[in-house]
Amino acid sequence: MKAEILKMLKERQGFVSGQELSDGLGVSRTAVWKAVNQLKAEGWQIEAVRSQGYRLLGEADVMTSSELATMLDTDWLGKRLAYYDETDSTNVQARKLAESGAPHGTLVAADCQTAGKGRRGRSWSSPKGTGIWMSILLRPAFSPVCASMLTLVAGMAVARGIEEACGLHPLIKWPNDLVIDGKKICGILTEMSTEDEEIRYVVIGIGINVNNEEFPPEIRDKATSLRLELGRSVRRSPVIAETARAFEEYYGIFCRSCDMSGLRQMYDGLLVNRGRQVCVLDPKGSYEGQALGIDDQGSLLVEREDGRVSHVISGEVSVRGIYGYV
Ligand code: BT5
Repeated sequence: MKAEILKMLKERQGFVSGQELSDGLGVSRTAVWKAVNQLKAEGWQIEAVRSQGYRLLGEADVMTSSELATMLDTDWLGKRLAYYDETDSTNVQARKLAESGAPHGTLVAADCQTAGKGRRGRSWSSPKGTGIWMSILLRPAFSPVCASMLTLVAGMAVARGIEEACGLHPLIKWPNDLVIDGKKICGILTEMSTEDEEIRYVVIGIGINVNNEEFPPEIRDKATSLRLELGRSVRRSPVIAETARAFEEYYGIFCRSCDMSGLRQMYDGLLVNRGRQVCVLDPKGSYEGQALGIDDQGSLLVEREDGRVSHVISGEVSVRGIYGYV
């Protein structure tokens, strides 16, 4: 009911009477009053005037499940929503929910993570009230070998989500980082559970720095946030909503062929290293070359000096630009 009240207040510029809310929702005026108080406790500024009703005063960046539910405009993603003020890691929670039967499209989000995870045991800084720390649970029918490409699909969705929500143009540092001005704005961690060579579920964890004003010393030089780039704060839920919408669209295209063929051109247009020299840190020996783009399987194509083109498989090697972080 809170979500519906919020929606009605947002749609109206001025006051909505208590009677109108209670008629519209088919509940008592006392129930409306209680729900409004809960919204206020969550941080919403709602003015209550005896003869006129309720009015929404400001659009604070409060992220709550009702706020998220009103913003999401999707067909299946986020229809089941799990929101935490604080949790260890949304990927861990998404896996737990998956194990207890949560459906395809479940969206898990948190205001703060106490044990945010990066790849290969690294950690992800996720302080309270600053960023988007969320995970998407999928139960795809395709083979496990296709799952790593979902990181690329999610990267494209975040790039579009950020662009639609605030006008910035992040680029993708293959395979799982988004960067603005050579600094990391988003990281993606895709995890999977399989059984008998079939996918049980996939969890795509997405961390986006939104209103961070500073970072821990070890990442200060290579991390940025939407706020630092724009010089103003950005509301998180529209970024989530736009990203979710884009993800549904790109995931639909991906599922038609179970590869990147339908998205490849768009992906290459977002690739920050494209046409630039990169150093491939292969455990069998590092080498340099020019990044050309991706192939249909999502591997990075790197042309070596002798003209040979390597297909770098995500997860196997890291690719560092040889100039600075990107
Ligand atoms: C990643 O790993 O970039 C994947 C990050 C995924 C985070 C999301 S948040 C929601 C979900 N729940 C989780 O627990 N995780 C996911 P990797 O490529 O390994 O990068 C990790 C490295 O990025 C760290 O070792 C730091 O150097 C740096 N780093 C840590 N926190 C950062 C931040 N907030 N912004 C930019 N860089 C950061």
